[in-house]
Amino acid sequence: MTTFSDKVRELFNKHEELITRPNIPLEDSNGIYTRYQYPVLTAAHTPVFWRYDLDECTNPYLMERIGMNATLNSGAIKWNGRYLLVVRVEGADRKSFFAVAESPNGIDNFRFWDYPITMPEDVVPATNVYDMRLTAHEDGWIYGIFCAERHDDSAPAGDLSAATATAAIARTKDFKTWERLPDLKSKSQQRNVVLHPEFVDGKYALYTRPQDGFIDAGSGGGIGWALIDDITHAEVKDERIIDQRYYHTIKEVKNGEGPHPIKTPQGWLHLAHGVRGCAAGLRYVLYMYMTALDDPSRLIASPAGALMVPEGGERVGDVSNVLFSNGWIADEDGRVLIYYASSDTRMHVAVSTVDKLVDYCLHTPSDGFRSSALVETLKKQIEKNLKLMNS
Ligand code: BGC
Ligand code: BMA
Repeated sequence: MTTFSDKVRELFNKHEELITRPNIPLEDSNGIYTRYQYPVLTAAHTPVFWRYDLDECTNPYLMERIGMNATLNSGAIKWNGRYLLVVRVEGADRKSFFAVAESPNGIDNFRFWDYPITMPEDVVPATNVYDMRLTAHEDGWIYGIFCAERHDDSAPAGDLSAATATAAIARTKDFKTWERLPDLKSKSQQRNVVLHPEFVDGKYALYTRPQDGFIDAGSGGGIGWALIDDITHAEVKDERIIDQRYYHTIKEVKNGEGPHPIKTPQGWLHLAHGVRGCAAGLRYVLYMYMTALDDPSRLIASPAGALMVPEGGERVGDVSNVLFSNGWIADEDGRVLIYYASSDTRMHVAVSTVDKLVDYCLHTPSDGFRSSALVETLKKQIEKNLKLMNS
């Protein structure tokens, strides 16, 4: 007869098997990056002892007591030689929280720390928190900027989905104890706010994403840039759009900075998400751009279209047709590990290099904004190639 402790042992064995499964690189599809066969994190990767009460007296059927629904939009950092994700874990009750998962190689064997992060509240407690961007700033702190969502009490009675989005700011030295600073003050709502790793003109610099409402970016024209006098009372005073949205592009409806940009000799490499609307709803894809080394707010390269779009099983999940990234790691060996979530459900990794991503940004034709412009760009490449092929 299978005893309670047999069943518990089985749960732990299965979990261990899952989280230690080696990940396998997939064939290069486009020369830019390599996807991996398995997600690096799913809800099933969360510890057994989070989900189950392991006491036979209080849980005789060995049921999941606290369901975990998804592991998604994670911040990423290399810290003391380990690859750390600050994961957005979503419970069965739709509340997200942050938890650290650590891997020795960044590709597989991600294991959650025993406890999730206890994040202190700001003056007005948030209903939901999500999508943390990590920045090891030159001031010595590691910052986590994330979205704090609260019900919009000014909405008509009965409108239970009206909400406000604010950029919350916290900092740490060990990922265990977090100091919460006051939320970012800004004229508009803000999501996708990211701290630049260096001081600019002696100030903290933020990538912002002004928006008219909770969902609509509206008149907020794209990814913004703001210098902040005091990070402990952060306020957006002047905000300038540095990566604009355009009609009939992959970022027509919305865009937002991903993780903070990577510094390269040719400029700052940026990863972002772009959103367009279609009959199936919103489609989220990842794209890149570059800004000048001496001025991170000056656009120098804008390759057309998406770097990555949802493929195969990535297309389906709680919010289908979504790729989202708020974490990547530029490793010492020149590799870039891109952590992305698919369809608000699971986390994946794709691997490229700084050199490849710079080449991608500088040599991918930019958007000509019209069909005929694409045909002309294409014709030039065909003509050049045909000459080469026939010589
Ligand atoms: C969800 C986010 C989403 C946002 C806007 C929030 O309630 O938690 O995942 O990005 O709404 O749709
Ligand atoms: C948002 C983001 C993410 C999410 C996406 C798709 O606006 O901030 O939290 O992945 O929508 O639901």
